[in-house]
Amino acid sequence: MFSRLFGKKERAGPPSTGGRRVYAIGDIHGRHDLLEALVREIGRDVVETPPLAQPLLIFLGDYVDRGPGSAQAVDMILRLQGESGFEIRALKGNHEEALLRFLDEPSFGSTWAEHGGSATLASYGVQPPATRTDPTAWAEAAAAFAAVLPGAHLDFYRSLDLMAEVGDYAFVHAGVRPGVPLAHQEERDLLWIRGEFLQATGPFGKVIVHGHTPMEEPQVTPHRLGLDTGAYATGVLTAVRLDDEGQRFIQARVNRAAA
Ligand SMILES: [Mn+2]
Repeated sequence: MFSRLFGKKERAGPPSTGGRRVYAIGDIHGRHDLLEALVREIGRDVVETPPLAQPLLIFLGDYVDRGPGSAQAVDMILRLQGESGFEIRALKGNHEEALLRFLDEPSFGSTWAEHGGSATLASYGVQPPATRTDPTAWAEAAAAFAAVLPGAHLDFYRSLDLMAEVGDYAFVHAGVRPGVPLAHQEERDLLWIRGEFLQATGPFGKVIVHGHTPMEEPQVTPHRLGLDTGAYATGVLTAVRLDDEGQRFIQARVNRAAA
């Protein structure tokens, strides 16, 4: 009779966060306006349903590029690290990788600009080169960028994590390579992978919470949650609230026309 009670443990109900309340936020891409609205929504949620312990706020990367407020979005995250009641974890996206590469290798600027890097420079008050392929102009832009980039921002970009694990969940920017244990995943896959991960059904070792590939709606399968709703283009920034009760999406949105 006891074997029925204490027999093989099946996971009943939703995946566990080990008792923590977790909020994870998808790709911001310079939309500090949406980040501000979303953090307000999350703050409201915490007040309405207070967690037992300090909640965890996890950012999935791609803070910069495309939208107009890259520097402002990073300022906001740094402020949250100092002042809020949240424990903050910030992950690295492929766009932060590009920003760091540009600082080391100014000629990479022409490639970075094709992926929205000029908007990041402008958000720091640096005029992007008029011609994308002029190496001298990019060297000057990189020097100007290095001169104005606050030390706290450089430290932030350099100290971003590749993965965060909480209970049954693992948080990454892009995804994981199927068939490879989480502990052996490579940075390139964590920051860049798309098709091989998105087409795989899983399991992946843990439930993967990720951004990187924009979709109209948040993606939910038993083995992954995709939070990138293309905030830059759509005006919709998505977070998910996770705890041992379940999963709930929280979104901030503005009219497309106002974006
Ligand atoms: Mn990305």
